[in-house]
Amino acid sequence: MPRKALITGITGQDGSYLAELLLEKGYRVSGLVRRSSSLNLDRLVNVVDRIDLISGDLLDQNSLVAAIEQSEADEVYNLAAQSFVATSWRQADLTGEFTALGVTRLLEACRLVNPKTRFYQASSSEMFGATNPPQNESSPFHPRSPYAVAKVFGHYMTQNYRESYGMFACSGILFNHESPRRGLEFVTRKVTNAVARIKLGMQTELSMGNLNAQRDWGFAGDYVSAMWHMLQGERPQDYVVATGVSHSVEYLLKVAFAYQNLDYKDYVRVDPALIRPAEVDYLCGDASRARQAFGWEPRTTFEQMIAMMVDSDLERNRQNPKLVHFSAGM
Ligand code: NDP
Ligand code: GDR
Repeated sequence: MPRKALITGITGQDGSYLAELLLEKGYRVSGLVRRSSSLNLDRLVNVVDRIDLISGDLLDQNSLVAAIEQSEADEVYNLAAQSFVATSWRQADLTGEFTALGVTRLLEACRLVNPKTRFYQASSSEMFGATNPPQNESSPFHPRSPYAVAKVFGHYMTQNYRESYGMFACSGILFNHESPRRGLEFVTRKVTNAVARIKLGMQTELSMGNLNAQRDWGFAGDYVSAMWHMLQGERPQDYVVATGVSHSVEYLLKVAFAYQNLDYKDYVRVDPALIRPAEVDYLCGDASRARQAFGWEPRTTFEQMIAMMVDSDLERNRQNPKLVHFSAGM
């Protein structure tokens, strides 16, 4: 009998890579999708005919119970969230509903339907916020946005279900990870898409926020295997997943523009409206526990990843010159 997995957030960046990985491993994969007037399955083109899509929403408890029943999941990966930090200041209430209370609803659904379900929670390095690097599983949390506060809630709720009910529930504290499938509003993709459009003559400048922030950026395709490993362990634990190497947003600009023989200083302007109300200045993760427990290592360098993303954006913009671009800001 194949093992069965349910992925919430399957239409997102990580969901699509995780679905591919689990199918390769012989799983029967189900994915939760929320109702929309126009369902976007673009990231799932490689797998859509091999997965079961189940309608449901993190805001709706009954739909989550039904999804766990229908999928008969042995493993549940909770990747769904309002995941854009900037939006969380403008939609603080809704971010709490999805990103914090959504975790409780899904844990509760697992407990009611089958408490033996193994549960993965997508926790975030944003929880560390203002805590100095390097950050590991013992570092204190100091969240700096409504998104990060919501993730801290989800993180502790996952621990609480482990301690209260003995459930096999783990949090992966993942640092930023990117790919050609990254949403266009996140800084790496905003930059690689702009480089492609500037190169193709479709755009002349790029407005940016804080160029000094430093992030530990890895490749999403490398990170999903760590999620799977966490649920195969003998006992549930939380793990940091990170490369251990950080760069500034300014360095990201330098690398991405230079890849197309451009100088970012000729195109970039800083727009004060894109500076966040509270910033996370410096994240750099220590993934020793994941390395020791299941040998996890990043395989893609920052520069390789940025090149991959620029190439993909060049191709996409060439093929679809009329793509509409909307930015949620910050
Ligand atoms: P994305 O923003 O690409 O994907 C988010 C997913 O959540 C989408 O599939 C979206 O569906 C779904 N979703 C949002 N709200 C709901 C809802 N109410 N009910 C059901 N589904 C919903 O995120 P990523 O793939 O980048 O990240 C995956 C998870 O990991 C998120 O929880 C994120 O916060 C967390 N994380 C991400 C990191 C990163 O660097 N990428 C780092 C650390 C944590 P739809 O397509 O309908 O919008
Ligand atoms: P982050 O990612 O907030 O770290 O959250 P994002 O790419 O949005 O920002 C990274 C840093 O870049 C600075 N920045 C800008 N950011 C955006 N989006 N747009 C800009 O124009 C811009 N200019 C500068 C930001 O201020 C910030 O310091 C991501 C998300 O995937 C979360 O869901 C996840 O939990 C964390 O990573 C780990």
